Amino acid sequence: LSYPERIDIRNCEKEPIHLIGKTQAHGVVLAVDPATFKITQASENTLKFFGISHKNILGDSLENLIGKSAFARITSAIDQKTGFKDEKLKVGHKDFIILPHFSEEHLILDFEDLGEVWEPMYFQQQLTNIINGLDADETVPDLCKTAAKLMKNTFGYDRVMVYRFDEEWNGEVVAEEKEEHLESWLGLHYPASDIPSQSRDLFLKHKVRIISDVNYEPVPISPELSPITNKALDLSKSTLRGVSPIHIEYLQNMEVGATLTAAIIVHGKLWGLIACHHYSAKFINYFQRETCKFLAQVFSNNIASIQTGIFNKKLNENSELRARILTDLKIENTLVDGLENAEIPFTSLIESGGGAVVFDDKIKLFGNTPTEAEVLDLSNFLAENEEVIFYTKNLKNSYPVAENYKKSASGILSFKLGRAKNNFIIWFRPEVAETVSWGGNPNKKVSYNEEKQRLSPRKSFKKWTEKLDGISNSWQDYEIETAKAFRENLNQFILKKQKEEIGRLN
Ligand code: BLA
Repeated sequence: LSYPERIDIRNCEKEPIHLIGKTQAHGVVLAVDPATFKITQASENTLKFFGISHKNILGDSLENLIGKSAFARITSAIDQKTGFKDEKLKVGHKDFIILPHFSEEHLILDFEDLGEVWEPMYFQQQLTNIINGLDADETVPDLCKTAAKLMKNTFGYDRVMVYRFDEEWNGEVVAEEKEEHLESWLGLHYPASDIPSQSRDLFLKHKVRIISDVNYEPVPISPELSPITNKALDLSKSTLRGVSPIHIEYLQNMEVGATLTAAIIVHGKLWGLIACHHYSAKFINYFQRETCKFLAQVFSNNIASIQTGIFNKKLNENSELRARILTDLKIENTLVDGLENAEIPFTSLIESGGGAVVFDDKIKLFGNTPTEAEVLDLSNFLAENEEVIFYTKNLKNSYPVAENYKKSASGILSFKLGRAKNNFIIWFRPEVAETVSWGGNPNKKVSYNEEKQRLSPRKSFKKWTEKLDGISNSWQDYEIETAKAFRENLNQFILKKQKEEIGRLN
């Protein structure tokens, strides 16, 4: 792509980071043909780790390199489809752990320094410590604090952050444990483009990753293209996959020397990351990373269980309220009159400033709302929408006229009623005056770097504050569920009335 297209921020998402063709420097990657067990590709650092140049390894058999017994265990795992176990072994004089996996038509083996192997007793104590620590908390913020503390104590990174994604994949540091001399980043926000979608997808699949030395020299894989597929090797699952040069530059701009990142996955979705920074190079071995994976898993499960608890409690409370509103809806009333005369206004079902019923060309407003004419126009806009339920915390974004009444309706939650196109229940939420602090100006997230002839991430991560305008509080999942249930209820009421009417006509 030529220059103007290249700085388009959307290109970030297209960088094929799994086909990077390079590895990190803290281990060796070999690709093997599973039909012959001959080594087809190798990272160009085998001399340093094995004492054999990569040129002398290519074409050789895996068995020669790792010995009969390790080879037999790997091949029998393939034959019996049991899944691989990690393999501890010596090559030359060094202790390694081998992490095998399949990638397309290759068997890939990651060789890493074995590092310190803990006594099983110590390992178990550590896991117990993690479970007990995380099980003690009853709210998500407390849980995040504990997780950050446990991570810091267990792995010793200089800064540990719990980073939470919002609906648009921007993120916020919601908990932090750090060395005292470091400036705090707690509460800072970062734009979605800092962690593009392909990177988030890899975390969803592989969960934990280290960058052991931000200032490393990337190690090429040789030959560049696989002799089996004629393509670059897919390194998605390799623990040694090289790092996007843009992300490296980003970390260098932050003056970070090493990272450990773990996925927080709640109900199958990436909820956030545990992001750890060290200000010099730092490697943690496979067993430590497994502990980290365990910690992130327990943390994730506990978030899910707290959230499910809140969801159920809110839904129960709301279902009682709904039942009371429905008993007030009398068949001799129109829907609009019925909702108007109900002892409990429907707007109290969902936290809001006001609401509207638009039904059969009648409009009834409740509480703090735009004018009748404005609501009528809004309902015409909503009628164009395919979705039955529509909600936003930033209405003016999709419907610019809403700028005029952001004090009452910065956000709306609405649903279509019955079969007609133009019947709605709407809840309104006012603007919340909010200032967001960003880690660096998010509008300057990239610049063209003349020297490197490509885009570069922003240089400054200094706090940059922005006043938000025309944005309401977010609609919660239990509120959307409540709206869906209320819609069912009202549709049944409408149906019953229609039947009644048909009965009378006959
Ligand atoms: C990756 N960016 C990441 C990752 C994090 C961040 C956590 C995954 C890290 C990892 O694999 O170890 C961002 N890190 C943060 C943020 C904080 C932090 C927000 O500590 C806040 C405290 N990055 C950019 C821009 C682009 C970009 C402009 O800023 C693209 C033009 C790309 N980020 C980018 C890419 C990756 C990444 C491509 C994946 C790196 C890889 O796995 O090779």
